[in-house]
Amino acid sequence: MPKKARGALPGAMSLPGDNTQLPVYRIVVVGDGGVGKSAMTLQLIQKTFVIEYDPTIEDNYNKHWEIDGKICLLNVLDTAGQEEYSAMREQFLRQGDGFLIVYSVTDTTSFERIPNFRDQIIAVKGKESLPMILVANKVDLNTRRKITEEQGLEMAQKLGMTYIETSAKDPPQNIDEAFRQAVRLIRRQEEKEEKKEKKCSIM
Ligand SMILES: Nc1nc2c(ncn2[C@@H]2O[C@H](COP(=O)(O)OP(=O)(O)O)[C@@H](O)[C@H]2O)c(=O)[nH]1
Ligand SMILES: [Mg+2]
Repeated sequence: MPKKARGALPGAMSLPGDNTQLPVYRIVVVGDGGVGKSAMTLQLIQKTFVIEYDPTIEDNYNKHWEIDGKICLLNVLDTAGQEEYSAMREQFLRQGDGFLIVYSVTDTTSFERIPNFRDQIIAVKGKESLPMILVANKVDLNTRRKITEEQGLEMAQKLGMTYIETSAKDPPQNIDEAFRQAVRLIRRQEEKEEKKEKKCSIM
């Protein structure tokens, strides 16, 4: 069960001595076991590559981050044990604003399971158009690579997702960028929904 991240409040957060309300974006990292979800999350938050991390640990982390000149509070949930159904899992998927769906380019099964994760998220959120990024991780392992960039791009296109190749190993490649792109998609979605709301209230 994910612990409650310190300082995470629903919707917005106040900084001590500062009454600015920061937008909070919740990003949920999903994918098969061993694809590097924890390594990516810890590389983003702690700037270190964790070689061995308990695969059963599910936890969330907060990070203040300036993206495109606007500060936000990012809340990242690193999931574990995705296989079994639970009401808890459904709840955190529902609370996610954006999703990184991760596979390892060295692991064909993890690639084949991508549509399952996407379908699960769509079912829980009850809509198709969601900020979701397809992440091809472990691209540093060139000689062990089984899934090509073309295959990744094809999957992304088929599922209507943004595609990015990453490595959580030092030196990291595109790790910050993957999360940044998720935030940009969330902001774009919010803008679209605000416009829709305005239109509705005029009518
Ligand atoms: N070479 C390489 N190894 C990685 C990368 N990301 C994760 N790993 C390793 O893959 C294993 C599983 O990673 P982990 O983050 O625990 O996977 P999770 O189960 O999805 O959270 C660990 O030994 C990591 O060190 C990567 O980008 N490159
Ligand atoms: Mg993990």
